[in-house]
Amino acid sequence: MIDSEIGLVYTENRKIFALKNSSIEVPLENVITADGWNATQPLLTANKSMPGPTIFLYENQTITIIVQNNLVNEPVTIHWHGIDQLGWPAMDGVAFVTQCPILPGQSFNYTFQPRFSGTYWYHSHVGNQRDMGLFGAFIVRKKEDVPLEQQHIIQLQEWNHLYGAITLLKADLNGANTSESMSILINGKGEFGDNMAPLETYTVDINAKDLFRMINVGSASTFLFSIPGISLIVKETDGYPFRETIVDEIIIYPAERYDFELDLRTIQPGIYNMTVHILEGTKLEKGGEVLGLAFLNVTNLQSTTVESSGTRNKNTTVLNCPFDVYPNRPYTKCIPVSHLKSNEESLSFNFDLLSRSQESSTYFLNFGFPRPKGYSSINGRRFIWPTVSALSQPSELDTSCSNCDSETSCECTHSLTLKTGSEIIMVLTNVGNGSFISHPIHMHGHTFEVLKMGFPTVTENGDIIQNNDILCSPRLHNKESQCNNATWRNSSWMDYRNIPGINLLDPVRKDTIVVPYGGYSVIRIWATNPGIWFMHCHIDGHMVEGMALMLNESFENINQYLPDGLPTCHSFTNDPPVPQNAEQTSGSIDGRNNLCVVYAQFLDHVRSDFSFLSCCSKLCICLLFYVSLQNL
Ligand SMILES: [Cu+2]
Repeated sequence: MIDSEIGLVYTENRKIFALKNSSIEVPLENVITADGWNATQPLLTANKSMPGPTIFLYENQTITIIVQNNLVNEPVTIHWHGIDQLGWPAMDGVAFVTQCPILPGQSFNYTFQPRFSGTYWYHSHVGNQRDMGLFGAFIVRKKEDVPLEQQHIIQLQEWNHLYGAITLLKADLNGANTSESMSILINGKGEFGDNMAPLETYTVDINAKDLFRMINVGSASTFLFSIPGISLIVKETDGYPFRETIVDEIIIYPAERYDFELDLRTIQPGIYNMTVHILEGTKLEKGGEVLGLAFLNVTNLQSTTVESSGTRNKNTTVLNCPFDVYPNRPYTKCIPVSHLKSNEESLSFNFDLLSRSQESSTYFLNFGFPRPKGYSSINGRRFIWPTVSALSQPSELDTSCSNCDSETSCECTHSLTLKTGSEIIMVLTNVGNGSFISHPIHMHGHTFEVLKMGFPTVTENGDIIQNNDILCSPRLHNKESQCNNATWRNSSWMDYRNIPGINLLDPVRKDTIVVPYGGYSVIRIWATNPGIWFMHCHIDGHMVEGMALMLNESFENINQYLPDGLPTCHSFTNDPPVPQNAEQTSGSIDGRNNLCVVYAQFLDHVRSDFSFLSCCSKLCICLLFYVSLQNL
């Protein structure tokens, strides 16, 4: 760890001190401590901090954020996660999907108007830059909101000592395993072993109703969050309110958000632990020794008497299980998100830019690593990124996936064309021979209704048996099939109103949902937001490998929503144009037969040799955000 002015620092007793003079305590704001590991590491950050600065604005405000790329060699884009960008399709920030990457020295003006209050976040959408530190919270407030001093942000991430801007690239190159979580950070702070590194402390008054906004900003891990002894009154997920639900623990997948208050009615003032565990495998077992820790200081400024309720119920209620029975955890009650009910406020929201039609389509999308190739893919299609900006250069795209079929994997720029105004039902499945782990699936450009989740069966021994509602293949058993062309086993369910247990009355809304191992999630949107919207697993490694596709939505209506002068970008192939009406025959009409073409592939290791060696005067590599608010 290093302070730009004081130099190297070390951690002791939750504080940091200058290495050259141990009597100098260094302010925490000046140093990114991560888990206090005794090494100095360049990170990729916004405004020199990890997490980056929290951006606050009010709903329906127009915000302009200038992202200035001050890196020397790396392109960036910034995605505003959870903002549906209704009518702002060019502001979604996905490299080669909604824009050209912002090259070193360039800037990009992101201007858009978030309509709904809630907890959102921003992060790089180039490769795995997010894991190198490039993310932060994005909070859209209501006009009559909880005062800011009573709002607290909890950003959870796993940490590996290779998660630096240089080390992670080298690890990628060498195929090193970076999936091991060495520690867990809360707002960028954690500890490694027992090194007593600084941790986050939240202070609340026992008589106030403080709001906690929790975000999983991590790379891949599923976290179990709790404050032992204190129940959580959960009110919102992914920016959308639902009927309050009181739980003891929350499972949070990458990119999800949960907003909650604390149930302090029976609590004594004092210091409580906030604990975060990593959940591993299909049964979500607590992993290893690694523990995320922060402190909750409950004060009682009014000194009123707190009544104790006496003994606590020994049952534990857990929100967001990917099954309805928790394997090997007796006395545990699971509440999957499909059991949450929207409240009246979120049912009144309008999500349409275009009018709805009577048409309806159903898509089955299977997420996994189908054998024999084992690609991260959707319906066996490993996503290949376009080399042009899909939104501004649609005619230059090749989205053909013709080499794929129901049992054959392929690599292509997978896209789904959604008919303007139509109702879209998606059955997101996680079955077949490539199903190994639950996937948190994120859709850009929309929030979706969660109509139903189908779970695997958990036996008394704690074994998990895959759900049988999905038919992967007319010939093969589900476990033998790639499941690229699934359907309902009961064909009458193709009319979704016939699906048992489907909630069309008050479904909860989300933008990121777990597709349970051995199960499925049924979601619904209307194709009323013209754009090209990315949809992908939010486990960074899976996305980078190709578990992604593009939703090509109402494209005939796109032009009026694109700003003038949106940049274009493409490869230069130096292929001369073929003259019209001039049939090419054998011979060398253009002399090309005499050309020797040498293909050189520039691989990641070339990049890692040259990148990241200079930027700001500080050690971190920085982007500059200039944030301005208009139209309050
Ligand atoms: Cu995944």
